[in-house]
Amino acid sequence: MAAGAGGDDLKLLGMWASPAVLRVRLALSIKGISSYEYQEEDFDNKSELLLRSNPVHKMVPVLIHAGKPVCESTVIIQYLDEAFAGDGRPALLPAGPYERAVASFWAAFVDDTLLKAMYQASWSKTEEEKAEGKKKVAAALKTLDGALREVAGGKPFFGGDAPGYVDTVLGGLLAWARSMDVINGVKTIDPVEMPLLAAWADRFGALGAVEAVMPDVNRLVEFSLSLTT
Ligand SMILES: N[C@@H](CCC(=O)N[C@@H](CS)C(=O)NCC(=O)O)C(=O)O
Repeated sequence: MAAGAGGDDLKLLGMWASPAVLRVRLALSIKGISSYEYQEEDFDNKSELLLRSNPVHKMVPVLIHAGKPVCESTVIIQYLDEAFAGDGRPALLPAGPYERAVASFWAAFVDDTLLKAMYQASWSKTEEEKAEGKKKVAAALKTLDGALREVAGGKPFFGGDAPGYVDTVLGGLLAWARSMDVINGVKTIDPVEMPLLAAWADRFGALGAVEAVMPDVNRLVEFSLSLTT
């Protein structure tokens, strides 16, 4: 097993197309933690390690740090931020309790509202349900466009001058949003309707630490279409 930062063993159980896994990979990359072992899971034949490490949900991502499992993507990012603090590593979560609460609120919004809408838009049974899902995606993204103005106050990222917790949580959905662009022939993050968020997506996607872990959009398109056929 590769030695992680600080001499600790780090292993990530994941699946390449998972937005929940991608956000953890983004957090690791932005924090400059590169020496971890990545284990790709086959959902039809999950590893003993995954079943043992996440016996409640049996889902990825799971981070195993020095033999101890941490589950749930947002919990993993918070854990990484605390366990790998200092040493010149950027902090993802803000220091102040109020700012942390605000960041947690928006991260929960991404999961509870945007992610659910994206599932509905992509994988509903009927075209009507999909169309309804697309409307919900657009509404959630517009809300995030407003949040970027409110929370970041004109700064380039939700985290301020540098990407932070909300950027990584939302960033995990960026590759999927781009695959929706290809499939639907539209701009999911519409630069006219949500200009701040569209600029954020371009800026965030162009970061070296982000490009390094983003999955190939065409591969995601094929994967997404294979789930609907
Ligand atoms: N709330 C969880 C969601 C995790 C999740 O949905 N993982 C999916 C991949 S995106 C999974 O492991 N699916 C396998 C299965 O359902 O058997 C998190 O954020 O970590």
